[in-house]
Amino acid sequence: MDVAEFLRPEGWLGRSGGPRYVQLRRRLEEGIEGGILAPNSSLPPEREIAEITELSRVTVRKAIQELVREGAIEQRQGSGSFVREPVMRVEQSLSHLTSFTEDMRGRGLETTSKWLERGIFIPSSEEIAALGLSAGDQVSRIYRLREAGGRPMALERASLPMDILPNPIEVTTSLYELLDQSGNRPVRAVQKISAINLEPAEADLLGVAEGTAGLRIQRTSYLNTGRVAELTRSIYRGDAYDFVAELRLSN
Ligand code: 16G
Repeated sequence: MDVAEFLRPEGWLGRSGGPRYVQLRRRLEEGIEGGILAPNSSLPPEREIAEITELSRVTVRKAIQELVREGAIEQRQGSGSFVREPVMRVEQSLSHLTSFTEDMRGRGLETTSKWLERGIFIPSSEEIAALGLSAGDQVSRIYRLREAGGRPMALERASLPMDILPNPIEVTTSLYELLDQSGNRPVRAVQKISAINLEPAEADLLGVAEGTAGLRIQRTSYLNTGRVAELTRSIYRGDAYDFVAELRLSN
């Protein structure tokens, strides 16, 4: 069935189905789910949809705008509306201290990193305070764009005391695996998650539009001695992550 045939109003558009733009939005969603409107294919122009469905252009525009807001459709300047590639969402448990590599491996996804910074630096006041550094100490920093299954997922900036990570260049795939080898793998962490709108540079690296919703996560991780091992500031794609916490009634 082609798109024009699929949008013909007989059979789905009716008086009792609620507002007409909602009925059209649902029909378009069905088309996307059923593959008649395939990822990256273009939607017929507004005028054409209006003709086929016998709806007004205002109604058609309203339905499309809702799909744009939901993230199912993308409007490209000058070339019309396109069906967006569905984004795989990843659930991360908030009760287990896992690494990015482990999280993704658990889902059968290979991870890769694009290195944005890796080396030894003079610490910022935030790093001095969070890591308990003394005057004159240096800090190991790694800043990576983390990808899973070839897709950008998060920007991660980790800072560690130099005796915990003496040579940041040695981190090639998993930071936690390397720390494990030297007996410095964190055993506990505190995480703070907040909502943000991505800045142009961050959005660009994560492959989404500027201003898209994201999650800023700050993780402070501790060794079993109670000492802080890592301060990580991450930016995760909001459309790719669900953080899941299990809650129990306290007794
Ligand atoms: C996770 C941690 C991050 C840690 C990284 C190690 C969050 C928000 N952050 O992404 O703090 O540095 O794992 O991953 O979960 P790796 O061992 O794969 O390098």
